[in-house]
Order: sequence, then structure tokens, then C-alpha cells
Amino acid sequence: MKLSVPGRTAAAAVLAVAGLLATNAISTAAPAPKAAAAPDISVANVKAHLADLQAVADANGGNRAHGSAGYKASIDQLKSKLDAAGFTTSVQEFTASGETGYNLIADWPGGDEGKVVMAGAHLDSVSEGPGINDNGSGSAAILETALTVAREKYQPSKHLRFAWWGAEEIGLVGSSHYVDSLAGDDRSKISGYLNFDMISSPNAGYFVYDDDPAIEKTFKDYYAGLNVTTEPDDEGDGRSDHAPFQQAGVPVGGLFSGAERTKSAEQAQQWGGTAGEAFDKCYHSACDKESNIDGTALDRNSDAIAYAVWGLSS
Ligand code: DTR
Ligand code: ZN
Ligand code: ZN
Repeated sequence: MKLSVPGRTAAAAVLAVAGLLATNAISTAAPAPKAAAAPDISVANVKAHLADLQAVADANGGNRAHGSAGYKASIDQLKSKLDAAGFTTSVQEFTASGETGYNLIADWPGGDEGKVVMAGAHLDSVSEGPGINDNGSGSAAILETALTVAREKYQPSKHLRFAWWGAEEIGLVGSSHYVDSLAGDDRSKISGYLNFDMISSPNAGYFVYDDDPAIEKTFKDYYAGLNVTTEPDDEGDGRSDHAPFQQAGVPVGGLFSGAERTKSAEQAQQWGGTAGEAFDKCYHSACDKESNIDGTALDRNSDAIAYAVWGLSS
């Protein structure tokens, strides 16, 4: 469900040009082209991808952990959907804890390959359960965003790349392997990496990574348009797949709906849900299954992802 969010209004464009004219910075240049408006991301489609990941876990011993048949089946399932949509996909192999791991990289043909906007999420679960919120939610949301790019035949000026990481749960191994494997100048071509790890926690919070200011502002603008307050994610540093990119000097940002920490009374007042309970009481547990999501958080965060992908790549 698409909710009103601040686009780049005509008034804002006029003010921007007026400001530049006042400083004589430009005389007759046309106003900056408006960023293409992001389409709605179908939360029903995102939930369908989660159902598919649940089915993979159900058919493979109940989890999708690094080294398991369930993880490789998850990779194969997403690759098939992306290939069918016209993405250029590649599977990057690595070894961790004596097992073969896999990253899935999907490039949308077109755009300036010297300016890459990346969106990523780890696809592996813990061995205790199917990992639907952690992190089927981020994986499914960026998958549906990518499929929407294809459906809309979106042609941004920057190049779009989507990535699903392996072995996050055993130490950010897949994303670290990807960054370490990049040639030096390829790192500098990534203009921003957006990370989505747990975005539909059942007792949801709305946390925005406070790393790169421009990326942070993009997400905060989106939520301001929904009149939903956000808080900086003050526990994320180093705790998910944006960390290797940040250490390599890539601007990073992302969204998070909370894990084992307890929601305060003030947070329950602003976001709803239950004070004194964990944002996700099934974190790293067998009960992190298809029912362990907040549909409103999933919907809002999926649309926020599209807003940022369109806004940062146009
Ligand atoms: N490490 C993630 C969960 C996690 C905990 N804190 C944050 C902050 C930002 C993103 C993710 C997380 C995991 O268990 O996969
Ligand atoms: Zn986890
Ligand atoms: Zn996670």
C-alpha cells in the first residue's frame, strides 16, 4: 500500500533554482530534473517471497543456515526469479567453517557502472530456525524491489546492483568476502551500499542507520512523509553486512526494526506494540517463521527501500 511521501515538489525545485540564481551560480540552467518517483512495492508479493523461503526451510530440515541444503535452495530460488526478470546474476562461492558459502549478485543492465547503488541483505538463517524476519524480510524486500525495477523497466542514471549475502550469522563472512574480492577502484565505484537486516520485527521499531548523512536523510525524509518517527540505530555498527563496506570507505545506510532489545514505554507510545517486550522475541529461534512478522513494518520498510533506490540512483 503506497502512502504519501514527500517527493521533490515543483515549489522546492523553483526555490532551489531561485537560490542558485540569487548567487549567480547559474543564469539560465534548467531546474534540476526531478527524481523519478518510486513505485509502490507490493507487500503481498514480499509476503509471497517469505512464504517461498518458509517452504524451502520446511523442505530442508527447518532452516536455511550457511552450509545447509536450505541455504543453497534459497540462493537457487532467488536466482531463478531474478534471471527470469532480466537481471545479470552471478553466484560467488567462498569457504567458511569448512562449508561452501554463496553470495548472489544481481546487476540491472544499464546506468553508469562508475556509480553503483547497491542494496543488500543476508539470506542465511541461523541453524535454529527458518529465519523469516532475520533475514528473510530484508532479502524478500530487496528482491521485490529488484523485480519492480524490472517490471517498471526503470532506467536510472546510476547502475543498480542487488546482493544477497551468505554466512552473515557466523561473522559477516559473505559480505566481507565480496568487499575483499573487489579490485581497488571497484570499491570507489560504489556510491552507496544500503543494508536491510531484520525489517519486519513483530514488535517493530523504526531505526535508521546513522552512518552516511545523505542516505540517512533519504530514509528519514521518507518516514517524515508518513509522519512516523524514527530513531538512529545505535547498536548496528559492526553487527551486519554494511560493516565491511563502511570499513572500505563506501557510504552506507539502512533500516532495522529491532532484535533482542526491549521496546521502551516511550517507543511503544510512538510506534505502538508492547513495551517491556523484545522487538523480536523469536530472534535466532525456531519461532522466527512466517507468522513472525509485522506486516505494517514490512510494507513501510519495503516502500522506504524503493524510495531510497529510486532517489539515490536517478
Ligand atoms: N546481527 C543481526 C541482527 C542485528 C542486531 N543488531 C543489528 C543492528 C543493525 C542490523 C542488524 C542487527 C543478525 O543477527 O543477523
Ligand atoms: Zn541473526
Ligand atoms: Zn540478520
